[in-house]
Amino acid sequence: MQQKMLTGKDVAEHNNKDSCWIILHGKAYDVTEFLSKHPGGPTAIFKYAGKDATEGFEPIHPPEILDEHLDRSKHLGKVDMSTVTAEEKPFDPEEESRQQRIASKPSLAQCFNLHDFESVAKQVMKKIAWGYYSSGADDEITLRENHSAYHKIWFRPRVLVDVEEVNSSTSMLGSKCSVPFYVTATALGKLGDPEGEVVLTRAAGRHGVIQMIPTLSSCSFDEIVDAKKGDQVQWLQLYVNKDREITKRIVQHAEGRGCKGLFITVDAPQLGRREKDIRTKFNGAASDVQKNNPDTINRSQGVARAISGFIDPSLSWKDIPYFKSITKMPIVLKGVQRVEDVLKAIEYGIPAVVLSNHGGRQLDTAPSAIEILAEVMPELRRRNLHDRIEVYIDGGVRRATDIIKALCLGAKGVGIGRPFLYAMSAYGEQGVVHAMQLLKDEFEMGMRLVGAKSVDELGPELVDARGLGAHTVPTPVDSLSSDVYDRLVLPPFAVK
Ligand code: 173
Repeated sequence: MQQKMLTGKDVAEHNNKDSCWIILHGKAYDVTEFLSKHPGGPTAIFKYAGKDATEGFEPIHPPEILDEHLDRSKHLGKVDMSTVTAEEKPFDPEEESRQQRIASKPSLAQCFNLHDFESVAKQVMKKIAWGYYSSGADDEITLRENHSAYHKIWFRPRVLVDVEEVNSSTSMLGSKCSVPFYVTATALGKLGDPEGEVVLTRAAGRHGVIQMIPTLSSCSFDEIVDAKKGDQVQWLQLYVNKDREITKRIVQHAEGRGCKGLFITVDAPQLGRREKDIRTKFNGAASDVQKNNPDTINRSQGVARAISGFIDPSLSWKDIPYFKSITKMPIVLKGVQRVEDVLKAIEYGIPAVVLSNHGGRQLDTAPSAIEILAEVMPELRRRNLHDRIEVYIDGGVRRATDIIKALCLGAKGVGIGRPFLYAMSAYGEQGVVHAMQLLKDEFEMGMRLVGAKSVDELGPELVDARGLGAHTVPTPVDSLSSDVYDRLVLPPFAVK
């Protein structure tokens, strides 16, 4: 029997803590019991009691989350949306000035490098989105080191090489690609663009760039795969769920849909504390409390932490055979941070690792991937193991010279996350296409100037990386502690 459509009035009657219904994407849900369990605190849902919560919910929740967390009996059925009165939004001066900035933002042609996208994105993104994307762990020392580490490497260019034709193409995990960089996985794409990760898929498709699909995307996995063109290559990034059946389903589905690599995140048994994220989310929640009164809000977590409870902190080397047993995709460990673990990965028959500190979002003062790479590759060569494993790195890459340095030091490819999110948030698909083109142009020029016709001609003899381990140039400023430091004063002269 067909269920009767609910009306806006039916839902509106359930607007209190004893009975709390909300509407999401045209369907009603009973969240009364779930309120106290919501990882982001009850207030975040309760403010929508009896109302349509879609706009607030969508960007920060992966699509399948309701099916996983809310029992079927609480799915109440469709709502006739013509009977739901649109909420009048109170005047928000901050939103007003953001709209003005959007209207007057620089044209895309005025963006000449990846930093430009970041500066525009910072001005035009909603605060909560900027807070989530841009934040790093604790004092953000690693976040900044990731970028500045590249400045410690200097080139030793080769001259008088015929570089009329330069070939930037390469292969990663056996798949051909036009350039040695890929779009790495980043969660919650709809915070930056209402269409979410498919925007990155389309741009990557236009450039022959590989995309790593995140477990915690805002679009569903299938939407992201459906958005690819022809034989465009995609990989899957995996957060291992405490429930291995869910993990198995995700992995086998990805393999069935043609993903060419499984990147298991190994640097996040618990999510790091990212204070910009925590603070922006907290400020939003705090103002609601004044109006709606209810329970205490959860002050300890930002967007990311609130939805990361399913990740299994017990994941260990012992689980590797299990993953091998459920998929034929190459298994890659993403987030390796020391040479010993690269050697161990080889022992376990792992074909590739990503040296990464998760964009400086996990353990603060973990070293940059490029520094680890400079330690790993000589050790692998010394043991004659360098052909046994592909090594990728990510974090802090803003220029093609950074990519060239990584390849010189032995990386097979380089992941880029935030810069493409910023390009997407500021200018949508065109922005990402432009950002990739800028990087490609920079790459070709860099190859010519360093004296290499193809990526296999990039080697350690083209760089001087001796400065890398020193951690002296320039030590990132610990800005929180210097801002709160009350400076000593010198003896004053009398004012006459
Ligand atoms: O870095 C992140 O924000 C991240 O990986 C993540 C993990 C869990 C939930 C949301 C994001």
